[in-house]
Amino acid sequence: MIKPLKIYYWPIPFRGQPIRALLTYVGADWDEADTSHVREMKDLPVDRQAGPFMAPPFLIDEEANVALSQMSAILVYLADKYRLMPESAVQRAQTIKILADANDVLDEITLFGGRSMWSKAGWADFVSTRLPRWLDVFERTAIDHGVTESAGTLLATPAIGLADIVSASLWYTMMDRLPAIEPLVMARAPIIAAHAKRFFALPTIAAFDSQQKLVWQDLYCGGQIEQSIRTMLNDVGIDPA
Ligand SMILES: N[C@@H](CCC(=O)N[C@@H](CS)C(=O)NCC(=O)O)C(=O)O
Repeated sequence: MIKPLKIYYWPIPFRGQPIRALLTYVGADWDEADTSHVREMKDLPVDRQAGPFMAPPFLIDEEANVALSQMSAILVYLADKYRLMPESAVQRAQTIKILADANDVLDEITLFGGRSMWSKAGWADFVSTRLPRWLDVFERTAIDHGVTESAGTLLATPAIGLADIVSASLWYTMMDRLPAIEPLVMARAPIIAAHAKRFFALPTIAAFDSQQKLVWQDLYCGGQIEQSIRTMLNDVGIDPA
């Protein structure tokens, strides 16, 4: 049976992960387009695409007549649809800020989708300056909202919201698929690491993640840039201090 929601994304976690985690969390069913269809849709002239877009992820919600690209836009749409967006203007803005931060981290670790490959000096600088500072940004957000290593939601909302799903997907996936990074996350942002692990320990999310790992193993962002990240982790490493 054709499902009303269809995700066009590559067969990797990366920008698809928060979208899949959100849909899993709310118990929604969705189809993933075959890679050949993802490529076909992406390469169509813009006036023939189901909605205008440059690069996946791309979501089609057949029932609502919605076709949307940009990870953040897709997540906000789905969060509204499934009541995972906070009510207050401030918390909505903070949620979008966290989305933008997460998207920046994904861009930075992949050198903007692999436009160039990591040099040893560039990697050493990233893991000793920018990545720890990003962790500080997320950790401060958690602390400011009363999150502890054992409880709490990122914006102090009464229930898990989009901000939680995005932060957890970002940091859990990075720690799990690139385990050499985990000690840095745990040392620099212990509350964020625990928060991410808590979300991914929820039974449906854990089942989704282990099912995905059965198929894709440790795949993170794919392509030559993943190879470059792994080479750097191997050759340069990371200092959790
Ligand atoms: N800002 C976009 C970035 C989209 C993007 O860079 N997608 C990558 C995969 S994560 C891609 O397929 N890039 C191919 C391209 O840009 O042609 C988003 O957040 O969705």
